[in-house]
Amino acid sequence: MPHLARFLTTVTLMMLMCGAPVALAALDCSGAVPVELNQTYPGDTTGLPDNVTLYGCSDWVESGGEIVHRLHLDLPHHFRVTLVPDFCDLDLVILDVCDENLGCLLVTDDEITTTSPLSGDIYLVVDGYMGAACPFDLILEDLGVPNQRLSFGQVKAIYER
Ligand SMILES: [Ca+2]
Ligand SMILES: [Ca+2]
Repeated sequence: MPHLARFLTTVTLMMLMCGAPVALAALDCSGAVPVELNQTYPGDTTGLPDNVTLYGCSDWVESGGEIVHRLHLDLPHHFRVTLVPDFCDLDLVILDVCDENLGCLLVTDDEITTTSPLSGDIYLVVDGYMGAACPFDLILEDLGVPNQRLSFGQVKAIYER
């Protein structure tokens, strides 16, 4: 049986390696701008490369260059992100994985407000609709942590301060 088990494991590994073709994401997060809530970040997509034109959760043609921002939240938060472009049609994309197909949560004209709290790494991409490119401000607002039941230990810690 150990031989059979080892054989089956090897076959499974080979199937995993050779079976499904791995689609590579075109979105480049290597130079992502680190951002935090309750801050405003100015940027400019003028002259930047267009790595992603279509996102998996939208049919808008985002053929302008894009800037990726990375927000990291240890705890689940509600938040709002507002994009204020300087006289051109930029759009805002939110993703939970750096992959324009697998990670795409929403593509919007200018604002995203969370409907359920998010944590971990969140990618906010400013992209240009139909080739648009211009300066912008990206505004992040913390809308708080969701109501949660506290454990006995947490309540005790609050009152013992
Ligand atoms: Ca683009
Ligand atoms: Ca727009």
